[in-house]
Amino acid sequence: MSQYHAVPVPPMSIRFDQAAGTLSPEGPTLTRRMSDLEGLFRDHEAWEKAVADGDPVVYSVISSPVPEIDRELPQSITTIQPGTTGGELWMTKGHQHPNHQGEIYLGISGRGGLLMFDGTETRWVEMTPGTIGYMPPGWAHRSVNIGDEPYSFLAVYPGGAGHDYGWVLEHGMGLRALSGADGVELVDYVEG
Ligand code: PAN
Ligand code: ZN
Repeated sequence: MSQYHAVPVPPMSIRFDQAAGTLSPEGPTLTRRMSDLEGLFRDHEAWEKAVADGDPVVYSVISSPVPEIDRELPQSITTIQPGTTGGELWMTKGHQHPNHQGEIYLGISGRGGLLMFDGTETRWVEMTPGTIGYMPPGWAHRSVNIGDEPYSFLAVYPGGAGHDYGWVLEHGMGLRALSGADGVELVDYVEG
């Protein structure tokens, strides 16, 4: 018997209903509106206007019941709505894992981009259904919807990794993803 058998969830299967956007059994759900993304878009005035004009939901994160604690392997499904603010494609806040550990994403539906930054170098991985994106330890990551439909992906990450959002506000993400003639145009990072 595993030495960890007593903590805190049993072996299980978790069902994702894409049409309903639910996991069952389910854990916490997070909704990120435009007002939650302060300081992240390049065009601060466009961001303020979007907040004033209805403060839309930019993305949501539904979690499985596996908790964010050491040795556990939590999962979540993020759905980013399509849209732009000041020409910048809608995106997640982005974060660094303070207890550096790797993470994987699996594209489920729609088209996205996975932007990674280690403080010096940047990487951009296009995500379509079936793509596995790998983030090595020490690479901050942000997801971007580059299509016309909602972009959904599964994330699987070590429960003890932690989430540092201040890191991105301090260091940026190396590049920004703007809406361009051929879809996405990556430009140098300029402070928001
Ligand atoms: C993901 C992200 C999720 C939302 O589950 O947390 O996509 O992005 P932000 O956390 O940057 O708002 C993940 O990378 N977990 O580690
Ligand atoms: Zn992460």
